This record gives sequence, C-alpha cells and structure tokens, in this order.
Amino acid sequence: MKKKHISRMAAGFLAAALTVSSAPFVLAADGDTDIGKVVYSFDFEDDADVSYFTNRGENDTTQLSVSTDHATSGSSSMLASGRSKDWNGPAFRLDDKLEPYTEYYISAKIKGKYYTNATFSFQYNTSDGETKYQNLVQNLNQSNYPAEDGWVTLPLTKVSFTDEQTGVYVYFEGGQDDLYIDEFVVSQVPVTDIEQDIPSLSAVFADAFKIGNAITPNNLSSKPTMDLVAKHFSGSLTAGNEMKPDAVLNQAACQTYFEETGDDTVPQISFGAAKPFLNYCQKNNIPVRIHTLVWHSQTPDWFFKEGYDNNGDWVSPEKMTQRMENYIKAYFEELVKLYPDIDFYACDVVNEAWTDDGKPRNPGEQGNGGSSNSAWVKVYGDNSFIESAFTFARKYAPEGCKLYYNDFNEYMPNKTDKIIEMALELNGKGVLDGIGMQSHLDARSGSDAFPSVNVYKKALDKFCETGLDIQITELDVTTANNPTAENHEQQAQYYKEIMDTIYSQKDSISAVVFWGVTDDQSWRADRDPLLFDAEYKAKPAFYAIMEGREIPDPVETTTKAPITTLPAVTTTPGETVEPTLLGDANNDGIVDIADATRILQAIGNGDKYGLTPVQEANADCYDPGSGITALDALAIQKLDAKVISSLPEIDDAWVPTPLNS
Ligand code: 9MR
Repeated sequence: MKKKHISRMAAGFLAAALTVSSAPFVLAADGDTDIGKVVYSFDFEDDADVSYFTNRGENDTTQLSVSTDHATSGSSSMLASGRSKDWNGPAFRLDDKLEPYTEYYISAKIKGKYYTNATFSFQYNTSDGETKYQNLVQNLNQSNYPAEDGWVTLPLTKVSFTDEQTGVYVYFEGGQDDLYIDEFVVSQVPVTDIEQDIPSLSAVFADAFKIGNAITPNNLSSKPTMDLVAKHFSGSLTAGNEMKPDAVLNQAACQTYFEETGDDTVPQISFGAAKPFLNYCQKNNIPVRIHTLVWHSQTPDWFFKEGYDNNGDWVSPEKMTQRMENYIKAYFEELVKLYPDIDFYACDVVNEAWTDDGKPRNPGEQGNGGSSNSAWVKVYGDNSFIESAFTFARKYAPEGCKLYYNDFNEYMPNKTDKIIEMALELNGKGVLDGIGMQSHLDARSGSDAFPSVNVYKKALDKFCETGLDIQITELDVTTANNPTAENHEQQAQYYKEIMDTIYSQKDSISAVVFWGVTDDQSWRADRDPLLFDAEYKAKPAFYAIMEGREIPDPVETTTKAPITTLPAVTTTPGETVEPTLLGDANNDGIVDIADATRILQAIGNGDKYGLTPVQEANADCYDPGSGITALDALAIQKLDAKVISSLPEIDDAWVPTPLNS
C-alpha cells in the first residue's frame, strides 16, 4: 500500500489534516475536530471524486458529473442531472469502503436547481435480501438548515451498519430537478469509554426484576452504547422496531405465494431486519421480549386487503383470522428455528388496542403518518380479534414465553379498568399471562407532571392486585425541551419516586425495560428522557434511582490487550528501541482507547510526536518501522472495538479502496 501525505482542507472543519492514503480521498486524523477522524472528503474538483458516487440502480436515470455551474469550495461541485423520479439521485455506498460496527458522521452541502428541498436517506439489504429504507434528514431546505446562496448544509448525520447488512448506501432524493453536491465528508465518530466505575443497574435490581432496554440497529454499531447495554441492561432486550409487523411481513413474498398456490391466507414473513439484533442477543445470551404481533400501528394496510394489494378490498373476518393464525404460527416457528438458543421469555401479543376511554379504536386505514385508526377493528368491527390473537399465540409460542397485553396511558382510569377486565378474562381462558405498562411518562413542570406519581401508583397497584405478571415495558420520562440542570434534577426526583413505586411492587413485577439507552437516540430525543446522556454519562436520574439501594461491588472490566513481541524498530535516527507493549503509546501497561487518543494528540502536535522513544516504539503498531501515522490509532481503535484480536494485523481492507480499483 502506498502511503502519501496530502494536505487538504476537509469541508472547513479540519485545521490540518494529516493524510496517509492516496488521492482522491483523504484518510485523516485530527483528535481536535468536531467531526472525528475524516476518512473521505470530496470537493468534486475532478472526475475522480464523482467516481465514488453512483445513481440508485437500473431504473434511475440520474447522471453524475463535475460541474462548474456552482461550487461552495474550489470551482466545481457534483451535478446530479436527468432525474426522472423523486427517488432518483446520487448515492454513496458505505459497506464497500467503511467498517461495520463503526459510527460515521456524514456532512455535505446541497443545492437545488431552482430551490433546495431534498431528503437524505439510507438503504440496505437484509440478509434475507429485502431492501429497507430510512429517511435520515427530511426537508433539507433553507428554512430548516443553515444555508448560503441556495446551498443548504446537511447537519452532521450519524450512520453505521452491521456486517449483516449489505448494499448499504446513503443518498440524496426529492423532486426531479438537478441537484448539486459539494463538500461531502465522511468522518469516524470518536469512540468513547463508558463509566465503568458506576454500579450496574441490572446488578442493583437483581433481587427485584430484570432490567432491560430496547435497542435499534444503529445502537448495535455503537460500541459505547452496547457497552452500556452489556453493563446495565442485559436482563432483557426488545427490538425497537425490527420485530413489528411492518418489519416482518413481506408483501412481495406474500403475493408470490398467493400467485403460486392460490392461497392468500398464509402470510410470508422474514426476520431479516431483526437478525443483527437477534444475533447479538443469541451471542450474549440475553433474554428477548418480542414486540409485537398484533398492533394497529406499524402494520401495513395491504395485510388486511384482498390479494395483499394496497388497493384491494378489505378481507372478511374469517379470512383475516386465517391470516392471523398462519402469521403468528410462522412468526414463532421461524424464530425458534432460527434462534433455538434464545430465551424468548415474553411477548407483547397485542399492543395498544384500547383507547384512553377504554373503547376499541376507530376502524380504518393507517394511511400516511401516525394515524390512530385500526385496520383490525375495520375488518372485525370490534376488538374480538384480541382473543383470537392470544389463542393463536398460546398455541404456537415456545414454552416459557409469557404472553402480555401491552399499552400506554395505562393509568387513564377507564383504560386501566378495561385492560384489567380483558386481561382477567383471557387469563381465565389460559391464554394471557400478564400486562405490560409501557410507561412513557413526563416529569415536565413538577406538579404538572403527567401522570403524577400517585396516579401512576394507583394504576400499578390495581394491575398488581390482579395477580397477573406485570412488566414495565417501555419506561422513559421526558423533561422540558432544551432542559436546564434544574429540569434534570426534577426529572431525577420523579424517576426516583416512580422507581420506588415500581420497586414496592417487585413481587408482582418481573421486568423493567427502558425505551432507549442514551438521550440523543431516543424517540423523544428533544426532551432527554433516559438515564444516560449523549456522551454516555449517567445522568442525575441514574443516581436518583440508585439512592437507598444496596450497591454490589463494581466489576472490574478493563481487559488487557495481548502482548506481541516485535523486532526492534528505529524511531529516532541512530537509536533502536524495543517496544515494551505494542500499541501502548502512553506506556501505562495496557492497550486501550487512551493510546489511540495519545497518538492522535502526538500527530496533531507534530513535535516529533511528543513521545518518548519507548512510547514511539509502542505507538508504531500498525506497520512497525513505517513511522507513526493515523493508522496506528485506527489499529488500536479496532482492537478496542474487537474488530481485530491482536496487533499488528495489517490488512489493506482497513484503508478504504477506490470503487473502481
Ligand atoms: O421507538 C419506536 C420508534 O422508533 C418508532 O418510530 C415508533 C413508530 O410507531 O415506535 C416506537 O416504539 C413505540 C412502541 O413500539 C410502542 N409504544 C410506543 C413506542 C414509542 O412510540
């Protein structure tokens, strides 16, 4: 591999980018930038930069070229012309250039021909061959984002993928006019260590109930997030979205099966989207809460239509019951077949079927965006589908999998009573084991908190009195927007009172599951609802719920990297020094992320790296004898992230290679 130093400004973020790869991209290291280590930076001054981008496949008419019409830096940008569909556009593939299980920031500038209003999206293929799409940033226009001369700045956007996702792209779409892209930069999000010296939530509450969490595919690629999961939440995991009906039901496969067999009562399913999550749970032996089989939301309308066609007629209740049975049967059979070793200990069979008044939902389609209508009610005319769902779940669920009805606002009095009435009836019939209280709470203005702790307690006590198993399934507590330290203290106090209330019923409660790990990744990120902040630090709420509890001894988790003895390296002219521990750039006896930081600081300072000869010898760990570069820091990061198991492990695949090489 040829190494070469190139000085190049990366989108104005880098003061001095040390680069160690060949043009046209920049592999850079700079511990002081906001955007971490830059791995690609394109200013589209020549065709080579454009060659890293493609359109979105054979039906996409987009043509990409260097254009001098407009530019934010230099004299040109990339022009995406000839777009004949809104989804056409320039795409940048990630999985052939970047590392799985690594978080990257992407930033760019975008301009429309007449005005700018684009969407920045993400797509990938699951291991089952389905393509999934996600809009990362919508309404990229000058009202919403910083802009100059029609150039809108894409905010730093985190992307990541697992090794089970292929064909992973980010792309710009929206409208059919020409789009211009400039200053497209990919940088690696710095890896942070979590606080290891605080007690583990799971351990502290071990005498009472499992402590769990809900995670997303993005979380799986974030080492610190998964370190928090392993330390605090390994009692139970829920897939945030990937085991819901819309993720599991496969329309194309349903239609093909129907065409081939003439039978449209056997829905076809796939756990492709959930596999990275399930593989993690299997590997780490973590019990899984299945969420969820039957729900009005995140369930496609075509599932309820003739021919599985979006525009088909609604099917009859009889046909829907057949579909429901076959779907639930396939769901459990496939899960157990794929993951015989996972403890699927709980399942939300039906989710959110009662309104706050304790009535069935309004019948109707989901339509676009957050409708509260229920297609189940549309087909059945009432909530009678609930009993069928539990009956089928009991018939096909693996032994030991407890079956729950799950809902939010469970403390609204009519809803509390309706859920209890239904749950006792279904439990009497032997098909339901428990009730899930989602518990999306709000600690906002103190006494105006909703619900008050007393109201929550009243409902929880009532649920516990049924003698059924109770789980807290989606706990999070919002505070104010742009919260102050005072808001966080108030949130902590509320969290404590709620946890004390829950703990007082520990004999009836088998699990407390939080809905997210860090505030920034929450579905309610604007109001900081979780126990850990965006820097992975425990918040006042974390300490508050620990107050008064017996704290077990902290577990020492620092691991030592394997020692590799190498031939002598020449680090200072005329002086040959043996490394004492390869990778141990700060010479403290262990190889960890602090060594990567030390190397980046040394490179940034530039004064012969500010390292002692032994530190230099230790730091030169990627390609010993070649000098200290950003690749040495990268190697240590990879070791720390367990991407490699020892040093040195030189592999050209570490360094992004040009697409067409
Ligand atoms: O956390 C989920 C979020 O990513 C989805 O956009 C949302 C869409 O319905 O669903 C969220 O999870 C919900 C859960 O499945 C049921 N209870 C309410 C949760 C928060 O909306």
